[in-house]
Amino acid sequence: MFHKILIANRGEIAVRVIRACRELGISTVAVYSTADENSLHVKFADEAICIGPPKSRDSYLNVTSVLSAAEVADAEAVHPGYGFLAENADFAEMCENCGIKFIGPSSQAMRLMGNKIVAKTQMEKVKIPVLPWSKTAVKDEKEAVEMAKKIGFPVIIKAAAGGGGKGMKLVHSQASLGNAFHTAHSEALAAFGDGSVYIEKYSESPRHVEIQIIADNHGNVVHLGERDCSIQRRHQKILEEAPSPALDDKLRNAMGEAAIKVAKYIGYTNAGTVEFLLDKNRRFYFMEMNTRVQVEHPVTEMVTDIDIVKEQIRIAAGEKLRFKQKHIRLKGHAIECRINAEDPDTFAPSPGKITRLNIPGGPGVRVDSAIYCDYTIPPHYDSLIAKLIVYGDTRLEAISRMKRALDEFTVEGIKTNIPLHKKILNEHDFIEGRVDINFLNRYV
Ligand code: MV4
Repeated sequence: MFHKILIANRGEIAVRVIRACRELGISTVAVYSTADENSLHVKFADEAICIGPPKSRDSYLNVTSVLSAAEVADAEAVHPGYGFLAENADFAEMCENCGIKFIGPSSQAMRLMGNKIVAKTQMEKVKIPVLPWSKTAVKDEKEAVEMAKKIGFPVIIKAAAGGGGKGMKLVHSQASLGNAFHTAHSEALAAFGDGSVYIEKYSESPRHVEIQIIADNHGNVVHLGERDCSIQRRHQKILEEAPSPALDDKLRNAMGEAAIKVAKYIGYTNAGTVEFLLDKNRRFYFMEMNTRVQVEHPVTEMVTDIDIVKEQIRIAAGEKLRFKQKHIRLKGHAIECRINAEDPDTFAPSPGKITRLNIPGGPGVRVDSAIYCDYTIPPHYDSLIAKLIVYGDTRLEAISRMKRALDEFTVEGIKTNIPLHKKILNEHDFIEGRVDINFLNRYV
């Protein structure tokens, strides 16, 4: 096992990783920008190294600074958390070359899944269902028109280097295809330095259901069931739950088996998530694979009793999985509300000083956060300030427990989206489990 791990992240996920290390008896090195001197991850880690000014580019995204910190502190491994360098295959490769274990998949597996055209091509080879698509990048407007006609409108244009909704364009008819193609191409080029785009059949109002997988370096791959992440706004997830109200054991097994097949085929190791769209006819289609620990991993931890972050560390250290598929049993129901420092009506970020704080507790309540009273939320990073996770024996118990916990949660000095969560939890369709990716467009 490792003796010392550097956490290349900040906020709640840095704290989450430090907690796992502590419990495993591993010492921790935090890195921080000058805006994060008073952060909880700096206070909780055994050592902390300043890696630059507030801007992410100059600190948390600065590969050289992060690797130098790991060298100086003599860390044997780096945990990237999510965001920042977590899905940067070049960074993972540099870690490998420096003899520092990257706690995640190989740079090769990351690269495969990073290009969505390559990823979909691989999936088709092993007969994982995908929506009809162009099979390759479309290089000009003429090709785009031919493809869209063949596939049938509506179609969606996606960036090969994109993911998570970045650089997507929905197209309803041929009239708007030309413009959409050129915009998608230029946006992709500007954002990713790669303008390649492809075309796919658009699925109307599906659910977003993702399967958590975990794989060791000895050929063992296990899935930990699904998360339903349909409640999102502009590709930012807001509320997630496990299990999905839409799945039964038969569909869960089919999707889980598909996810395992994906992981085995590409030689994937460590924790990963295979994203699917699930349509009205309960057919599922591969979307993309996320090669990191996800924000919403706690809901899976609650219903499986597996500590995903500890498992990531054990796997990176070369250990075998301590469980087989038959040992995984989903029990009860978990919901996560992402608490953001933002205006609940306009969604504008609301950084600033927290002047009063009460964190909920009691049975079945977990809060993953890095805030404390009198802490000032810096304006430079994302607005997630806490994840409120509840567990219940049933979905209805989890819902009423979440409402109770949200009532206990007081944050003063800044605005939060707590009122939005209360609204969602009172919607009839949500209570009945009738959600899809357009849920929030309809109700808020
Ligand atoms: C789609 C789609 C409908 N049809 N692809 C958004 C994020 C990226 N992972 C894929 N996304 C979508 N791809 C086809 N062919 C709808 C979405 C989508 C979406 C997916 C999951 C969760 C929320 C979403 C919100 C808008 C669009």
